[in-house]
Amino acid sequence: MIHGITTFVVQDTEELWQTISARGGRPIEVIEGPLMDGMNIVGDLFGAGKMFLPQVVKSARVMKQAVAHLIPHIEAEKLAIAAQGGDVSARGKIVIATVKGDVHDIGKNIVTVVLQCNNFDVVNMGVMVPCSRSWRVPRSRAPTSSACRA
Ligand code: B12
Repeated sequence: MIHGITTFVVQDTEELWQTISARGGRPIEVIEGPLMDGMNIVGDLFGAGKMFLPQVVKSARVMKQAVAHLIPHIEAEKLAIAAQGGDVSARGKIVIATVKGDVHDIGKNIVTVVLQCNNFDVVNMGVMVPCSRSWRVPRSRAPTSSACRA
């Protein structure tokens, strides 16, 4: 995945998932393992001035495409838990946002998917959300918790 080319993002992600699945692993492990490893390398190279913004933007697109491919697998996992009689009742509502001045949303969107798969009702308010808005809107939608990426 780290040395892959963008044409094969979906195939490479699926291959990783098949490998992890074969040893009884979960789809989220593809994100937390190889995808995060790749992003950390991008972050380190960028931090060291060896990679530039256009390449980081491209890496972000790869991450989003890979995560999008994994979402049906994550949702299927939740359905399988329900089918086995697991508890899938709502655990509460969480409002989540990336604060004003920040556009990083990949991690927040992953957190959203993971919370949804763990039976939380999530209101994802997007990026660049000013404090005034992030607290005003949630109250009207009666959340049990709120979380921000800063
Ligand atoms: C991709 C990326 C971008 C993309 C973002 C695309 C997008 N749509 O998100 C683009 C190119 C737009 C970008 C822009 C910039 N970036 Co940037 N970026 C990254 C990079 C390489 C990866 C981030 C990422 O998505 N990681 C993968 C996700 C899955 O990991 P994560 O974000 O850590 O999320 C996990 C946890 O943190 C947690 N989590 C995340 N959010 C939330 C929210 C809640 C509520 C909870 C509970 C948990 C949680 O759960 C996630 C899953 O485990 C990081 C380097 C790095 N290693 O992180 C730099 C990095 C974050 N960027 C950085 C910088 C400096 C910038 C710019 C200022 C660069 C510039 N000069 O313009 C701009 C900022 C623009 C702005 N106004 O926000 C710095 C930040 C330094 C700092 N500490 O402040 C970093 C660390 C790079 C570096 N080493 O310098 N960036």
